[in-house]
Amino acid sequence: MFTRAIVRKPCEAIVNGLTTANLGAPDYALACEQHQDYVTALQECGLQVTELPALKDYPDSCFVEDVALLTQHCAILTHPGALSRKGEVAYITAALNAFYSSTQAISDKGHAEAGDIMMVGSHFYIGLSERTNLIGANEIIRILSKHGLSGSTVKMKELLHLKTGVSYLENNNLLAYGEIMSHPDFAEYRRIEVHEDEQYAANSLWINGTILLPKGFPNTLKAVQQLGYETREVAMSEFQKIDGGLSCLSLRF
Ligand code: CIR
Repeated sequence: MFTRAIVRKPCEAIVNGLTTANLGAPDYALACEQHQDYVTALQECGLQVTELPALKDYPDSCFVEDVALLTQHCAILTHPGALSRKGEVAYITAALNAFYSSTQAISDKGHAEAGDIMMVGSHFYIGLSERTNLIGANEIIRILSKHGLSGSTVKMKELLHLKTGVSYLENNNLLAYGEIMSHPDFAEYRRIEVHEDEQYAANSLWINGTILLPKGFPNTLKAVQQLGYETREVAMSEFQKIDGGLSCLSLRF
């Protein structure tokens, strides 16, 4: 169960966020509105949400998930592989000090963004991507193991971040897209396939029994509901334009 979440408000520079999506630039006002509804959805799931102020110099800074990995036992600061995002880490540190007695960091040689890290109980799958390298992943695994947690690396071919293509819905259920459907590392899970025309919905979020899904992906919504979950849709169009999914907008712990 999660009790808290940290989010950061979008900034006006969000129009310059990194993207491969080809969907145009986000509308700042609409992004703020959607972000506010996202916060409401987290609160509806019982979370106490800390809202950090916008960082005007960091277009992608609302995607707080990438700059830290939070567990029940430790907080690990990551080291983003994207140059324009490195400076975001310093700003999350102060916020974490309110909740953790200490934070740990990885070295300069290690790159990691926690959008590549999927928690399954006490195990953490770490996708190796253009943003997360083996040095960073191994350093994170070393820190996790000091706290009685485990981790393993996942080779990927196509995804921006591991969680762009897969979400753990608890109860052995994985919402999966593309290469994850046949990936040997996930053979032990029940994989619910997200089809190509709804691939953005592969990044959905389990919060205390409710699944948050991006709005507008009816087949994925139905598949999740058929598994017996409560669901809550959140409009995400402006974040989708810069490759940001539901999980990216918060740190949950
Ligand atoms: C980026 O490319 O870094 C942002 N535009 C999107 C980050 C998405 N984060 C995530 O998937 N965890």
